[in-house]
Amino acid sequence: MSSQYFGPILLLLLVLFLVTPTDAWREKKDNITTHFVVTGKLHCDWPKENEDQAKYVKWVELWESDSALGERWNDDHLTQNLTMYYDRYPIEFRIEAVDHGDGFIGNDCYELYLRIQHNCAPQVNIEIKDEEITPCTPVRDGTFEIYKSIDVTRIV
Ligand SMILES: [Ca+2]
Ligand SMILES: [Ca+2]
Repeated sequence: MSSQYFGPILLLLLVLFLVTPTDAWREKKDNITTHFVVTGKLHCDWPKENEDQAKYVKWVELWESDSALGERWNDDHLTQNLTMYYDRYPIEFRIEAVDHGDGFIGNDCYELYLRIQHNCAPQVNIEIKDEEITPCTPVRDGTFEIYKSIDVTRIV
């Protein structure tokens, strides 16, 4: 082989190497559709002094962990719809979400957790609480209904 082809061939091999895992990952993502319906109650022990504190939870998000414990850089914020029930006490929520497999470096488990923005604290502070809800929900087609009751009270 003449040396003038060496560069382009090396480049082609590099491109193949980079593209193949991504395609494999995409195919895996497309093969599975898992629905999650997560409902729950969000308790708060602090008395409410104003309207802001009466709605002590602003939002809830369902996430799927792909990072080491305590880190979030690679986690998936799932496609989802949130409904908050502010007319109930404690406040209730409902999330309908979907995921398509655990990703390229998966372990056949969805590690689900909730992110909750609230101000259930002595002063009106914005807090974000991460709460694991399932250590391993199997990666498969279907719908999982999960209930979780969470106390968001921040002790000073
Ligand atoms: Ca995961
Ligand atoms: Ca994932």
